[in-house]
Parts: sequence; structure tokens; C-alpha cells
Amino acid sequence: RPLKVAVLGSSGAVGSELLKILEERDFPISELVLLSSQRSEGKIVKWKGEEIITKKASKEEFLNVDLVLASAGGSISKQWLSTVKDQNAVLIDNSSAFRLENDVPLVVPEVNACEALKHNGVIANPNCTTILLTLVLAPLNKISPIKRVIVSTYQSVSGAGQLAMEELQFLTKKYLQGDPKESEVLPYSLAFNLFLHNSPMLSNNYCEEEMKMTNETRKILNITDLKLSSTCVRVPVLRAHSESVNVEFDDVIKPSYAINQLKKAKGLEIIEDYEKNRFPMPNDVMGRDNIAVGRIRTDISNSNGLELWLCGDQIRKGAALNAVQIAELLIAKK
Ligand code: 2RA
Repeated sequence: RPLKVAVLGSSGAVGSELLKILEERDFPISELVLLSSQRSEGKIVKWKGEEIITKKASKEEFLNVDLVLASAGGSISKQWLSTVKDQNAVLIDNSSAFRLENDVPLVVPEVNACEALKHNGVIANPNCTTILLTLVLAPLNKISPIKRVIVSTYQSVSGAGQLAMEELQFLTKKYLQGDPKESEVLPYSLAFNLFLHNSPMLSNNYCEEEMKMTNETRKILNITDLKLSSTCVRVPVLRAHSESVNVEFDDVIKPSYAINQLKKAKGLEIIEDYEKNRFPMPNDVMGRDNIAVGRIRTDISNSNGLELWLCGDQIRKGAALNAVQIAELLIAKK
């Protein structure tokens, strides 16, 4: 039966993409409720030819809801979780609030779909960088167990939200006009610049974003002692993240074998032309479901290692699409 679906945080970058994807994939919805902060209350959104008014979240709005897709931040998700559970509904949450809790599945459908069905009312959508990484690591881990991963990210501004995207365009114009301005959304301007990820710094001198990569990848791949170290960087790209990845395996893996394995995996495509020096770029994946991977080569410093490069749309597969795919798993089971 079609579901009553609430989108919590519907006016943000991820929320807007969620609505687009629900429409594109013809997700079975009997009633769609758009819920947002006070700032966006009353905003009219067109969905499947209808005009829907964005409302402020309240207990009444969740009445008889079946599914809640949340991308309004951890504290908002926590605030409404018991209300969602009271309705016997499922919360698919894009924040980091529940991701590492033992009874909360952390799901990338192409990697660990079966986990989704073990939920107790909440399923966590992983962090964007982790989703993209695990899509590539999971098929490789089947060839030979992964021992260690070193990642450097090149993260687009979309990961910091809609305002940051708009501001990057504004700051870039200003810079080109010879009138550079400071950022009001991010710690520094990204116009012709980049900086280390702006999430809070932890006592081990890794930032939260970097530790999310380690902890979430361990949980999704179910390798509790996986060694993973990352350096996360924000770059002046609008909406697709890139990652440079070094993977060490138990065995020697031929790049050609790894490529064949990745070609068979869902959600991936290979872009690799050494003659033309053509490998994945953010523009290849912007607005697209698949993530692109290429430049898969043996690590010259370690015969059991592979180097590779990937790009994926942060708002889409890195967030909204993954959440809708999780919801589709639940429907398929019903
Ligand atoms: C980013 N962690 O900073 C965000 C996206 N989820 O890119």
C-alpha cells in the first residue's frame, strides 16, 4: 500500500534532492508531508504537479505516518524519534546522531542491504564520504580481506549545505571582480581556495569527519578492527566529492582483476583512459546516481596495495538517493 511519508528538513540541499528522487523513482506515496524549520514554514514546493505547503514539525503532522526521511540535523531527529516510533513508523536519518548505536543499522544498500531489516524504528544513512568509499571497498574486500585504507577527500561545498553552495558562487564572482570577501557560512572563503574539513577537532587531532570515515566504514563493512586513516579537505566544487584511496589487502591484487570486480558491482562505473589521461571528475557524476572510479593501479610502495580515485555526487548517492534506496528495501520486504 502507498505510504504516508514525511520529509523532515525538506528545504535544505538534501531535502530538496529527496523530493526530486521520490518523484523520479515513483516512490509509492499516499500523502507527502513537508516539514521544516520555522524559517521555511509556509514555503510552497511543487511535487508531482501539486503544490505542497511546508509546515512546521508538530506531533499532529506525524499522525499515521509510515516513513520519515530526516535531514534536519541530529538534534531535530532526536527530538522527533519517539513521536515517529509511537506511530510504528521508520525514521531514515541523514544525521550522525544514531549511526554508531548498536541497534541502529547503518546502511549502504549495495553493500549491506540485509542490515536494514534489523531496525528498531530508525535506520541511519551514513556520511557521504563513507557511502562513496564503501561502495568501492566492499567489492574489493570480497577478493581479498582489506587490512588498511588511507584516504584523502576532496569534498564539495554541498556537504556544508545549500547556503554554502550559494555563497561559493557569490564569493567566486566577487573574487573575479577584484572584490574578495570573507565567508559568512564557512570558516574561510572557498573561492580559489581550499581548507581542511571544518568539523570539530578531536583530541587525537583528527576532525569529526575523518573519524566518521573510520568508524562508519568499520560498521558497514563489518570489519571492526579495520585500519583506516583519512584527511578530509573542502574544495571549491559545487556538489560532488572525490577521494584518493590507498587500500592494502591480505594478498597481491592485480588491477585488472580489481577493475573486473568493480565493473560487476552495483552503483559504480569505471572511467579510466590512460592514453587520454581521462579519469573520474566531479562533473562526470554531478546529478547522477552512479559513482565513478578509476586510476586503479598497484601501489609502487607496497605490492599488496592498490591506489584508486573516485568521485560521487554528494547530495545524491552521498545522501538523498541512499536514503530513498533504504526505504525501497523496506517496501520490497513488505
Ligand atoms: C560534508 N559531512 O562535510 C558532510 C556531508 N555529509 O561534506
